[in-house]
Amino acid sequence: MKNFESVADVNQLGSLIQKGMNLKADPLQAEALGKGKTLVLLFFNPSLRTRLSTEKAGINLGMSVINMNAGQGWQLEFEDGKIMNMDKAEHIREAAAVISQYADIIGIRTFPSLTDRERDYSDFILHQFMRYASVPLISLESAIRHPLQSLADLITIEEHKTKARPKVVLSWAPHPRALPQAVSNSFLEWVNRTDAELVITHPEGYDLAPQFSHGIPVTYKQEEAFEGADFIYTKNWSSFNQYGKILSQDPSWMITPEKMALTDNGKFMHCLPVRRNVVVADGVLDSDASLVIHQANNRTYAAQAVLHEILSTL
Ligand code: AN0
Ligand code: CP
Repeated sequence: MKNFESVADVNQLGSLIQKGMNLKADPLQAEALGKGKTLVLLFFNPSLRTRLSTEKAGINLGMSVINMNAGQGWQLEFEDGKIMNMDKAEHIREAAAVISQYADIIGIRTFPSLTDRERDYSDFILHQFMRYASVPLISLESAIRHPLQSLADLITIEEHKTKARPKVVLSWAPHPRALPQAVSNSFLEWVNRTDAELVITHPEGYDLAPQFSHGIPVTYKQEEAFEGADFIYTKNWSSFNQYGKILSQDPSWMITPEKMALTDNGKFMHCLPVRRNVVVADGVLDSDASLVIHQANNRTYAAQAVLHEILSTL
């Protein structure tokens, strides 16, 4: 593995999941692998889980970890050929090359604009970094994907599934702010590489990008989707077609204990952060059906599995 931005970078998904579970059982087993290596994590947007779990993953592998709130530094120019006489003080060509002098692996979090769909869906900022960095790069959530989250989610499903082919439902839920499609896009492409039965449910107008949703059944009837489900993966996203817009805040889409009762003893999943009693009712989040803290815990071992793969090639 050179860079890590999507499931397409993974050769053997089953063995990457197993590697995560194996590292979880004995987190310090590969402490020597990262000795003398530096992980630099750049955050253009806020983070609680990704920041702490990826840092912990690096430390567990013996790496030195440097975190930076990249939004607070120089404003970077990402476009080539610009006359830089406005607000941008440094070009990505220099910035990525310079960071590569200090880092053996770079991690980047960069959210979408939610205004320029074409640019967001080209994953412009992540790809400009990849182009001009000389060391491997991992996505800590880009404009359109969140691969470390998805890997942690698959580890969590593997740990909790009771059937070889579980029914996994991706359900939209309401939210007061316009959120990225990244977590949902990624979840679909990762689960699609497993044997699970995948169903999407959302209100009209919330279709995800065809490159991610292609071939997966969609229903506008949330309760119908929940019937017999083993995992309810909940996430709000803003519209892809009316790009970045909030089309509905319909509270009847919130996940409740009554809806969970339609499932086959189903588990509730969410990447967090989550707004209580908007996205999901307290009664679900505080029940034994909720896996959200397990998912957050598995973020460390997902990151450790990926860093382990990349470190093994250095
Ligand atoms: C972000 C999102 O929806 O992509 C990060 C989730 C991991 N969520 C918020 O900004 C609330
Ligand atoms: N799930 C997740 O990525 O959370 P953070 O935004 O806190 O990193």
